[in-house]
Amino acid sequence: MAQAQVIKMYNGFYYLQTGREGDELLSCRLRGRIKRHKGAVVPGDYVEYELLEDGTGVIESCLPRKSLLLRPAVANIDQVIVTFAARQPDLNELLLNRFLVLAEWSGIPEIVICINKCDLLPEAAQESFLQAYRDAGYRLLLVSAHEKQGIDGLRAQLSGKVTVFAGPSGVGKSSLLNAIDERLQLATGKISDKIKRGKHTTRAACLLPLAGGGTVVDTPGFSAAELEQLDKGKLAWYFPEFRQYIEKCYYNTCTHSHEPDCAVKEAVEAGGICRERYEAYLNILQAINERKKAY
Ligand SMILES: Nc1nc2c(ncn2[C@@H]2O[C@H](COP(=O)(O)OP(=O)(O)OP(=O)(O)O)[C@@H](O)[C@H]2O)c(=O)[nH]1
Ligand SMILES: [Mg+2]
Ligand SMILES: [Zn+2]
Repeated sequence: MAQAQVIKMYNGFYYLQTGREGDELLSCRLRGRIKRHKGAVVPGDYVEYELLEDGTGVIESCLPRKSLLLRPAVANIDQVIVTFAARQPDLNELLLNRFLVLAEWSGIPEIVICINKCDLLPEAAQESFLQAYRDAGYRLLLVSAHEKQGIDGLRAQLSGKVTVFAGPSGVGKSSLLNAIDERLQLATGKISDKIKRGKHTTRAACLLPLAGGGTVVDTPGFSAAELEQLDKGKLAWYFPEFRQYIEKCYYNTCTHSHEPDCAVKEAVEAGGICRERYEAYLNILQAINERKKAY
C-alpha cells in the first residue's frame, strides 16, 4: 500500500503530499474503522492510503509517530517555536509559560522562544528582555517581521527540521513565515479585525516546505492552552531549571507549594530560580487542581 504524509486537514478532508504530478495534494477521507477517535490522524502523520477511481483517496492506517504536539495537534515535529509579540498584544508571561509547559509535556526535542514585533520594543529593553527564560536554558530569538530583523537567524534555526510555530493569535506567526520565505504568501490580519470577526486569520494547521530547506507548520493562534490532563506530579519537570532541585526536596511527593524543606522554594529564595517562573508554576498547578476537582 502507498504511503504519504498528511499536510493539512480541513472540513473532514485530509490532504496528502504524494509526490504525484504537479505536486498536487491528494484529498482523502478516513476509512470508517479509524474514524472513531478524535486525533487518530493529524497533520504531520505518515499514513497508508488507497487511491479511488474518482481521483480521491482513502486513508487505511496511520504509521507510528515520533512525537505528538497536542495543541495544535501535529505529529512528527522536531521543534516548536513558541512565538509571542513584544507588544500588541502585550506579552503575557503566564501564557508564555503555559505554552512552554505544553511543549515540554509533548516531548518535542527542541523548544525555542521567538519574540516578534521587536520594532515596538525600545532597543535598551531588548538586551535583558526575558532573561529568566535564557537562564532556564531556552534559546531566545528577538525578531521583527516588519523590519526584517533577526529573520536570517530564524531561518537558520529552521533548516533541516520540521518546526511548528505556536502562539496566541495576532503575534505575527504567519507574518514571520512570509518574511522567511516570500513564496508562502500566507494570509495575515489586523488584530482589530480578528476581534471583530472573532476568528483567527489562520484557520488550520498546514505543513509548508521552505525554500531554504526544512518544513514549517503555521497554526491558528489560541488563547488558553489546555493543561488539565497534565499529571501534576510531573509539572515541575517541565520547568527545566527546577530539575536539579526536585530530588533534594524532603518529601518525594513534594508539589513545591506548601511543603516544608522544599529545595525548589529554597532555590527561589536564594535566587537560583526566577520568582516569575515559580509563580507561573504555582498558577498552573492550581489550575490543574481546580480542574480535577470540577470533574
Ligand atoms: N509592529 C509589527 N507588527 C507586526 C509584525 N509582524 C506582524 N505584525 C502585525 O501583527 C498582525 C497579526 O499578524 P499575523 O501574522 O496575522 O498573526 P498570526 O500570529 O499569524 O495570527 P493568527 O493566524 O490569527 O494566529 C498583523 O496586523 C501584522 O501586520 C512586526 O514585526 N511588527
Ligand atoms: Mg496566522
Ligand atoms: Zn519541593
